[in-house]
Amino acid sequence: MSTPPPTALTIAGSDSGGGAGIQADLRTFFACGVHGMTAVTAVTVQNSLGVEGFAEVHTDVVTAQIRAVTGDMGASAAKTGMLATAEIITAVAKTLDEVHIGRGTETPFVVDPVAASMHGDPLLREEALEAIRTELFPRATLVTPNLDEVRLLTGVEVTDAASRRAAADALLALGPQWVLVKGGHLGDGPLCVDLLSDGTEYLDLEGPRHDTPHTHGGGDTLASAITASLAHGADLPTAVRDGKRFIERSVASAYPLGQGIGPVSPFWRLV
Ligand code: PXL
Repeated sequence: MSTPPPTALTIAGSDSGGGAGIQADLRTFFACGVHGMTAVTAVTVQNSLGVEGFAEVHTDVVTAQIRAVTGDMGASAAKTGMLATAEIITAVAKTLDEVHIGRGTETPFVVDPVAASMHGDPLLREEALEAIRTELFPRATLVTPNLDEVRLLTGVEVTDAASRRAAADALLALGPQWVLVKGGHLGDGPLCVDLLSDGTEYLDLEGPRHDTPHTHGGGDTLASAITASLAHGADLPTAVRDGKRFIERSVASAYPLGQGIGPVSPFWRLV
C-alpha cells in the first residue's frame, strides 16, 4: 500500500473527443500526481470539428456526485469548467458551501468560466452568465477567464495593458480572491501575457506563444494544473506559475488528431 496522493474535484462537462472538459482535467490531474474526482454536469457530443450538442445532467445528480466524493475521500482542491445552466450553477454553489469548498474555507476553488468551445459553440446558456457572476465568483479563490469570457462577464474589451488591468479590477469587483486574465487570444506576438491580481498585487506573467492550431482543452488544462498545484499545497501565485509552465509544455506537445483542432497534451511529462 502507498500513501494516497492529494485529491482534486472537477465539476465540469464531458468531451466525447477526449481533449477538453472532464477528460482534460483528469489527464492533467493524473500527470500532476493528484487523484482526480468528477462531478459531471453535462455530456457533450463532439469531436475535433466542433460540438454537435449536449445534454445536461440533473442538478440532483450533480450535487450528489459532489457530496459523495467529498464526504468520503475529501478534496484538497476543486475547480469548475462547463456548468451549462443557471440551475446547475446555483445548485453547485449551494453544495460547495455545504461541503466547505471555496473562499473562506481551507479548500481552494478555481472557477474557469467556460462559455463556449474553441469553435464558438456555446457551452453555457446565456442567462447563466449572471449566475456565474453572482453565485460562483464570490466563492472563488481564483477565476481564469479568457478574453472572450472577460468581455461577456464584464463588458471590458482587452486590447492593451491598461484595459487588461481594468478587466482585472472589474472581475475582482465580482468577489473572487484572485483573477488571472489570460491574454493568449490577444495579438500574435511571440509572447502571451497573463495578468494575475488580488487587487493589491498586479503580476504580469509572460510566456512564449506557440504557433499551433491545436489548442483544444488548453484552458481546462491550465485551470486543472493550477488546481493540482493548489491540491499539493502551493500558494496561489506559485500554483499559477506552475500551471503556466505546465500548459506551455502541453501546448508545445499538442498533436493533430481528427480533421479539426487537436488537443494539447498533458502527457509531455511522461514521454
Ligand atoms: O475548453 C472548454 C471546454 C470545457 N468543457 C467542455 C468542452 C470545452 C471545449 O470544447 O467541450 C466539455
